[in-house]
Order: sequence, then C-alpha cells, then structure tokens
Amino acid sequence: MSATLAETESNRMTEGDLPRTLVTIATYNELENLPGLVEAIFAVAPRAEILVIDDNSPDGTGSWCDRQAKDEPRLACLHRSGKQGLGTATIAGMRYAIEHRYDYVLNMDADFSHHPRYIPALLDAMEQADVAIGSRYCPGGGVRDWPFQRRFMSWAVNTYARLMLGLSARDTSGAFRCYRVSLLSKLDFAAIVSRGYSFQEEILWRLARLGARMVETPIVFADRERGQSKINRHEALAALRILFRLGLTNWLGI
Ligand SMILES: Nc1nc2c(ncn2[C@@H]2O[C@H](COP(=O)(O)OP(=O)(O)O)[C@@H](O)[C@H]2O)c(=O)[nH]1
Ligand SMILES: [Mg+2]
Repeated sequence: MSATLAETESNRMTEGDLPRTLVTIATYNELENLPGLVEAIFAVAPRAEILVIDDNSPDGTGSWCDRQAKDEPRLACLHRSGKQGLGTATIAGMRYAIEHRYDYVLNMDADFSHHPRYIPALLDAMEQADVAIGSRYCPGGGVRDWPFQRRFMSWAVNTYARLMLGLSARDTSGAFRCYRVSLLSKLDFAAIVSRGYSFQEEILWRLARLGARMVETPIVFADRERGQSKINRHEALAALRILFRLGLTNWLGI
C-alpha cells in the first residue's frame, strides 16, 4: 500500500512547490458511499491523494478500495482488524501523513455529510492557517434539514466544549478539517485520550496549545443519504466525560 503512494509522492516532488495533500477518510461499512466520494474528491482536487482507513468493514469497503487502488495510484487503503473508533482512525491517517511527508492532511467523513465541493476553499485557507476548519457555525455555514432539538444539542455540545477547553473556533466538533502536517508532527499523539467523538475537540485544544493558527471556512452539513450512522449513545456520553476531564486540565492544571 505505502509503496504505491510513495511512488506517487516522488513523482510529485518534481512538480514544484505545490503543497502535497493527503485526504483521509475513515470508513466502517461505507461501500454505498465511498466509490462516488472518491470520484468526487478527485474531480475537485486531482492532485490530492486519498488514504482510506478501514476497520475491516463487513460490507467489503476495504476490499473495494484495494481493488480500486491497483489502477489508481492516488488511492490507498490502511486496514485495521476491527472497529476501533473514528478518533484512532483519524490519528492513523495523521501518522501516515507525517511518515510520508505530506504538507497537508485533510480529514472528511465518507457519507457525503462533508461535501467535496468545499475542499478547494479549505486548501486555500491553509495559506493563512495551520488548521482550516470546515465550519457549520461561521457566516455562510449551516446544517441541512436538522430539527430544532438536534440543532440545540449540537449548539450545546459546542458551547460546552468551547468553555471547557477555552477554544475560540465556533465549530469544534466537526470532522471536516485540513491540518498542516509540520504542526501535527509536534503533537504528542500518545497523550490523546479520546478514542471516539471527543477527538475533534481534543486535537483542537492540543494544537491551540502549540500555537496553531485556526481559520474557519463555511460548510453546509447534510445528513447521510446512504448507510447508517455509527455513533451511539455510549460513545456520545464518553465524549462528554472526556471533555470534562480535559476541561479540568485546561483550567486547573489537574
Ligand atoms: N475506521 C473507522 N471509521 C469509522 C468508525 N466509526 C465511524 N467511522 C466513519 O467515520 C465517519 C463518521 O461516522 P458516521 O457514522 O457518519 O457518524 P455521524 O455522522 O456522527 O453519524 C464515517 O465515514 C464512518 O464510516 C470506526 O470505528 N472506524
Ligand atoms: Mg455521518
């Protein structure tokens, strides 16, 4: 796998100073979404490369990816033995980007909630930033078709996280982001406690402590149309508990 992307990497070294971008997509049972998504990403960012991090999806997402990668050198798949959470999958993608010396790593979900049409704006924002956040809560951003209760819950979790961790970004929980790899390489990944959904807030907090410049670019988040959500109540509650613990560290140094 890595050999394929490494070859593409060295080809790109000869293309000048354009930032080398790795798009990472964590997948668990996303066969209905991934083929269309990969095509849509290459349509807007033909120079980017894509790494899928698949947790042995029973629907064969990982095997599809391997087959596809044989003819598409810009695509590769990292296989993990079982479902280990979105946070650790995202870290695996970041480590890969560091090891393979990409300039930017851009994370997105596989279910089209994060539409590839926003990728160019995220990459442009990186000219002034170390982290570009695809944001639902900055001017021009939003969510499509969410009932009031869900909007309120999302607002409450964001406010809770911002207060706990002292973050200034308005969207701290979204997973559609681009990071400067040189900054990630300074991060102590072993210190990250989140395995699931609080990962997004935790990494922003840790990067803010390293002096990261953060910029938000608007996205409209749309619910998935195919397949099922993998989040469950247990993971959501665990995330709130972790944010509380990190908040104690943030404000009291405990
Ligand atoms: N590799 C991996 N991917 C995951 C895991 N859980 C969720 N995902 C992926 O993370 C993204 C977001 O998950 P999703 O179920 O859409 O969460 P929701 O949008 O919060 O409902 C999707 O691309 C999922 O396939 C996991 O345990 N491992
Ligand atoms: Mg989703």
